[in-house]
Amino acid sequence: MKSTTNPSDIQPTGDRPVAIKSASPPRQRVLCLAMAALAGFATSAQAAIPVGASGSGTLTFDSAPAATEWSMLSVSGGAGDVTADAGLDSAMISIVASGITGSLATQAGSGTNGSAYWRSSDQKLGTQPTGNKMTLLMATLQNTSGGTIDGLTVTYTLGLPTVTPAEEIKGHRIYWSNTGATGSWTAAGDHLLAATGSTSIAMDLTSLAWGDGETLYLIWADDNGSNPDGDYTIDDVSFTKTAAQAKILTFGLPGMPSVIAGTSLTMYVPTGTDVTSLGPDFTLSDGATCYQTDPRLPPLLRW
Ligand SMILES: [Ca+2]
Ligand SMILES: [Ca+2]
Repeated sequence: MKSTTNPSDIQPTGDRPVAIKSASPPRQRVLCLAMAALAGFATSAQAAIPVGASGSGTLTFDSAPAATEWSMLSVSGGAGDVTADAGLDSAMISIVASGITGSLATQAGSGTNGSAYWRSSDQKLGTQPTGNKMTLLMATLQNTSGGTIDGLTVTYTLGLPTVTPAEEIKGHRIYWSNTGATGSWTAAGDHLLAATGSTSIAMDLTSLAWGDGETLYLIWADDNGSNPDGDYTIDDVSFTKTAAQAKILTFGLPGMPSVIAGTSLTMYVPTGTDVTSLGPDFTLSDGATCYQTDPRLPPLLRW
């Protein structure tokens, strides 16, 4: 066994044999190493894109993003392996977020690349797959809002700077997952651009049950379809808690609740009831306000 000796551990001993202490690291040093490891863990856990009560703000990619926020994976395969949504959905089943760790490549602008890349000339993110089955661009988000987020509105600008694509899926198919585990990815639709230019995208992710402090993963998947593949860009990305939908949760008279189905509300009262003197009880969802005082309505519907 090889042992190492710190010079300070060698004692001047005259005629006596030199005393050498254990080669094990001093306990204090072990403690420091443990603290450093913990500090590193805390740093990486907080390095996802924070989504607070007012959202993430607009991400403009003025510089290449950290891989803890935006990362990529080039999925092995070849052009034409995947040319339809069903193929992408199938390929996504075996994907795990912890395997999508690659830093984005950097290149000036458009050009095929197995990696998703940051475009230094116009400060956008780009995908234009080659030499693989598909390129995955992943955003790692952390809920820092202080409460559960059930709906997330995602907005961004999708661009197609130079190439008129001939491939089948002309853009990205988006997936999300709370866990990043295999088989956990929910497709959130395709966002496409068939002609050069740009378009604004807005989509709502629903039923997330995204707890405070927890992670959420979003993937922009670009298949390596039939040539040429589009030089797609995304920019000015924002993630915002979706405004609560205003709803009447309950409505009725004492002992006589109404039936609420969609936008329809039905209530029965005994024949001959003088409705002019009755006042309804109701409960509203977050985001709903009661202000109905239109005098043209019957008294029952005014309050
Ligand atoms: Ca930009
Ligand atoms: Ca493609």
